[in-house]
Amino acid sequence: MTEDANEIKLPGAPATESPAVGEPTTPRGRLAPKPDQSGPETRTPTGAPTTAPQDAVAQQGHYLTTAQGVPLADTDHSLKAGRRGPVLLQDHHLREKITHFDHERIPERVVHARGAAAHGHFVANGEAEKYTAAAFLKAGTVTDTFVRFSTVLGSRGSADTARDTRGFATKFYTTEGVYDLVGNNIPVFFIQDAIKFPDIIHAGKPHPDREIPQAQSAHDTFWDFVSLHTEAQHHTIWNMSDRALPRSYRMMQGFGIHTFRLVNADGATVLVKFHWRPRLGTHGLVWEEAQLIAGKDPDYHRRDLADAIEAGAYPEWDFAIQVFPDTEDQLFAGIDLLDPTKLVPEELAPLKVIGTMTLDRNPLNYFDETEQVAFHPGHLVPGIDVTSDPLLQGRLFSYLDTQITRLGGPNFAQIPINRPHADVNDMLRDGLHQDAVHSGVAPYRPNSLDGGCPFPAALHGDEGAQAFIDVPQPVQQDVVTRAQPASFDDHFSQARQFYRSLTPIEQQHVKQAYSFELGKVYEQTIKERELQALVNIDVDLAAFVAEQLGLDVPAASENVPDTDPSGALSMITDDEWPVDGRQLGIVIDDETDASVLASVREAVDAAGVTPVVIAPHGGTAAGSPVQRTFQTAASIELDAVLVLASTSDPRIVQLLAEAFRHDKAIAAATEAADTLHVAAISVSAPGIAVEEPAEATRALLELLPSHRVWGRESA
Ligand code: HDD
Repeated sequence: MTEDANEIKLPGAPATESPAVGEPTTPRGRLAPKPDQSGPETRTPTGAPTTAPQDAVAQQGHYLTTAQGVPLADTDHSLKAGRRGPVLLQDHHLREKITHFDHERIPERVVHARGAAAHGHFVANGEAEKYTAAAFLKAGTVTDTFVRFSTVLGSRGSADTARDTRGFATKFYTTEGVYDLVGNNIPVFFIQDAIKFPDIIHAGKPHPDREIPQAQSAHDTFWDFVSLHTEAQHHTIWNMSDRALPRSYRMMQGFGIHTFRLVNADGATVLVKFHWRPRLGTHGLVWEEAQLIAGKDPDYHRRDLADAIEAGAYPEWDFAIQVFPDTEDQLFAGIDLLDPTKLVPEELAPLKVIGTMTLDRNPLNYFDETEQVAFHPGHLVPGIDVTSDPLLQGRLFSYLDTQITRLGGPNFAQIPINRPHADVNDMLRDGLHQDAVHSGVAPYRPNSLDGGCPFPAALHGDEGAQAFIDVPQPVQQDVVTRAQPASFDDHFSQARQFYRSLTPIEQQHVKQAYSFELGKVYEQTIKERELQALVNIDVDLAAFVAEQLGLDVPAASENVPDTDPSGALSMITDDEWPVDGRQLGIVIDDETDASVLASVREAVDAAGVTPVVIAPHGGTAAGSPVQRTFQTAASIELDAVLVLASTSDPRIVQLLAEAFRHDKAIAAATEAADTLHVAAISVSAPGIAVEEPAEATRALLELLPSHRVWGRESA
């Protein structure tokens, strides 16, 4: 082709002489639409047909088109005035493509920006029926759910394993509309009043001058805020425990935190706190491991959740409530139920399981679903109402407001992931990104033009839809004030109770966490002020941290009441847990007996654990596909390690040393025992087995259900 030719390309003709790029030649069919991709268009007041076809979603037909549906022959070259000439302004396809790209990003969430999500379903067992009119809590009812887990402080691209609280937000697509439970994995919050939320977040986010550190609490502004707010001490001590380093989203508890009010069909009310209890148990990482993961696999939790679901190891949580009488003072056992910095120990108010949730489907598209999902504590259904917890009351404003910026307007409920699985017949109209084509002429009530539609639902009717019940709760007669009740003033007793409910190993981790975090603070006064708070929680804790910081232990400044420890607050127990989705590394080389490796893999597979074969090179070794090489393997991916090869390769030595420090079970075949020796691992240490391969494998599979070899830390 000559350079000066005025080339006209016909559809189907090769666009250029460039070599083909090896694209698939058979166009694949459209992806099956998801059940929730039926548009609200059909839900117009009169049910009249609309102009938008139901399947006008995306990816129709076989050919590349513009956004207007015009077929294109070339999307790889700009339209130029000759091969070496400038690009022409008339290239509408170039402009459309780049303009769309320029606007692909939307503002990330101001908090909880980093997250991962999954679809699932919830099955109610009926235990809540007597307390609430909510249809989705009636026995046997199955409700679709979508859950987004998140960290709080980091940006969208930050590492999953930062020391931080985790979000646990659940959308229930009930037949009575969407119900959102927007909770965390820690049962209390930093502050008692929503008006302080911008302050705590400004303090926790990176410093405004250099925008560092990312996704960390170990810095001056965070500890400045915490040390100046004694009410934050309870949440903070949870953050200093391994609760802030979950092993997996699948192994995290969830809490609604606030007290909510349930109302049944007779109008009777109770107060409740909501809990999610993972069937896999609640487990943490250890701090050094979490830090290594942040560099080696920042997507650790996201990957773990998606991999487990893809492998069919569907995580499950029991949904439970603590029930309290709806008394005038809203106190239970002296604990103010409206104070979100307090929990009610399970020993005082046992958990009643009201159903189970299973997550069994990964999102198809991260942006469409995980990024655009919009949660709001004000998305309530008949039978569940809020209380006057001042933190919750502020949230009821914030979440709706933030979606308008984040999702670009007031119509975010029409985005497929946010659409209710119930009829929608609101009188909201127009606005940016309006997707529905509403029919009728009278979006107001009452009207005599659209047949009077839509009609109000009954408050306590047996017929028709059950309307949302605003519980006619008496309002306190008092003067307008900016003040808290005196019952909000105890800031230390539950922080102390938490610390004293932990095992000595967990307490040691808390001590080390405070020492690490405060050790990274520059301002002396901040460290001293936090030590003052710590000594009010526990003198031994304060003494350890003070010594690490090279400071004196101050005298206690508060007379803190002692409360009984609560065993339910500790994560280290004698219980054993399912091992679904756990990974067992098998270190081999080309000398490893193929039949030995095959039978080890079979035994590991049969236990529901994933074998990860680690060899000096990729491809196949000892008759088995290799998942990781000595170059790509990392201890952080493994819950236990089996060594079948005798090696002094420094990368394997490091992997074993880390696994040992992180309390992971390790076993070696007798002939590979020298590998442990090179890694300075004593064969008599707890959780170390040196035996024939079959016995060594069995030993590891017996240790895995305990999560870690805690005996190594107490030895
Ligand atoms: Fe919040 C997001 C949980 C207090 C304001 N919050 C957000 C998410 C979770 C929580 C899990 C992420 C939801 C998702 O995955 O999209 N927040 C909590 C809990 C709190 C809490 C358990 C206390 C008990 N939050 C809180 C207060 C305010 C906010 C007091 C404001 C006054 N939270 C927001 C927000 C976010 C949010 C700015 C950011 C993105 C979003 O809402 O959709 O509105």
